[in-house]
Amino acid sequence: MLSVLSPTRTDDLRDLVAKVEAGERLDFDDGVRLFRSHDLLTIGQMADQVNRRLNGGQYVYFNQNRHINPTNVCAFHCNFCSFARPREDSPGAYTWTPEEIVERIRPDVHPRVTEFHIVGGLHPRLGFDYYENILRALKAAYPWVHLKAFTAVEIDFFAQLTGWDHETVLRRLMAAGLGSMPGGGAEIFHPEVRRRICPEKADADTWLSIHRTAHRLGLHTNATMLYGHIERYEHRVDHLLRLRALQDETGGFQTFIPLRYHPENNNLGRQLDWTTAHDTLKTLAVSRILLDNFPHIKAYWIMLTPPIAQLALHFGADDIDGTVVEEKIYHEAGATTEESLDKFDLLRLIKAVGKIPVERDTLYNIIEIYDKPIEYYAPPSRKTARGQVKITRIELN
Ligand code: V47
Repeated sequence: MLSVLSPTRTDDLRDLVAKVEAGERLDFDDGVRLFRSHDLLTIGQMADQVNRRLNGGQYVYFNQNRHINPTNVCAFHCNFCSFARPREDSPGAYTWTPEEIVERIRPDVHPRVTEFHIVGGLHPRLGFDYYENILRALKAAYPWVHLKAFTAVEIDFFAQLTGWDHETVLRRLMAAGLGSMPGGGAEIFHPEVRRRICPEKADADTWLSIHRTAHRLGLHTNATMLYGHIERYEHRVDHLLRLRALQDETGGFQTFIPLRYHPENNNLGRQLDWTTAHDTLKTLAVSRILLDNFPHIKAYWIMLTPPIAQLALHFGADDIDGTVVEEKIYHEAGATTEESLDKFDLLRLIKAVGKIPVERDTLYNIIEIYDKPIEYYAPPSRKTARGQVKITRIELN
C-alpha cells in the first residue's frame, strides 16, 4: 500500500550505497545505474560521504584569480563553441598582444591574486613565440602569480605548429613560466560523440597522453567533461573512468570540473535546450563518487550560477573556482551570471551553506581559513532597484 510516510522509490541503490560506505570502487555499470536513477538525494549523500572521506567535508576552496583569453580567432570549428571566430576580420574577432594583456589586467591584479587562467583560440597565423611571450610578459610584470595556461588541445596545436613533440612544447612553456595546466578540451572522450562535436580536436588518447606527459614533467593539471548535449550516460561514465585510470597511473590531476553545456549562439545548440539543475547536481555527485582518486571536484560558479554552486557543495563539490573577473567562453554561450565575484561574495556564498571557506593558491596551498565571523561593508558599486547607491554592513558568521 502506498503511503506518504513510506514513499516508493523508482529504483533501489542500496547495494551501491553499501559499496561506497565500504570504500569500494564503483564500476562502469554502477556508474550508468547512478546516472539513470532519479534518486538524487541518495546519490548526493553518497557523494557527500566521499567528499567527507577525502576532504573532511566542511572546507570549500576558492582562489583570487583572473581569466585571460588572449585571442578568440580559432582554426577549429567545434560545434558547441560560441567564443571562436574563424578569421581575424570576422565580427567580434580580437587578438591582444602580450603587452596589451599586461596592461588590460593591471587594474585587477593585487597581491592576493595568485592565479592567471589562460586559454584561447588556436590562431591560424600566429607563431609559437606569441604564446611563449604571453607567459614571459606576465611573469615579468606579476612574478608572484601562478600561470595555469593552455589546454591539452592547445599544446597539441603548438606541437603541430612547431613540429616538436608534446614534451618539448611543454618544456619550452615551463621555461617561459607555465606553472600548471587547466582541464579544458576534454569535452567527451568517446569517439561517437567527439567526432560530432569537435572533429578537429586532439582525440581522447592524445588529450590523455599530453596530461600524462605533463604529470611526468612535474606539472599538476585539471580535467573537465562537457555534459548536457548529445552524449549518453554511457559516454559520461566512459569519460570519467578513463580519467580515473590515468589518475591511478600518475596522481597528477588536482580537480575535476564538470562543464554544463551552454546552448546559445552555437551550432549544436540550435536543437538543444539547457540541461536541468537536477542533471547538473547528479553529474557533480556521480563524478565525486566515481573519481575516488581525484582530490577535488569544482562547482564552477560562473557556469552553474551561484545558487546551484551552493547546492553543489552538498553534492560532493569542495571548490567553487575564484574571482574570475573577465569571462568570455560562457557569456558568449548564454551565461547570465556576473563575470566577476569579489572575495566577500565568495565567502558569503560558501558560509551561507554552513561550510568553511578556504582561500587557496592553484596548487591548493592554503592561504587563509575563514573560520571566524567576518564583518565588512559591501562596496558602493552595489545599487538598489531604484538605482541608489547602497553601502551595506554585512556580517558573516
Ligand atoms: O574546453 C566551450 C568549454 C572549456 C562551451 O581547469 C563550453 O580550473 C559549455 O576548461 N558550453 C574551457 N562549455 C573552460 C575550462 C575551465 C573552466 C574553468 C576552470 C577550469 C580549470 C577549466 O569550456 C572548453 C569547453 O569544454 N566550453 N564552449 C559551451 N557552449
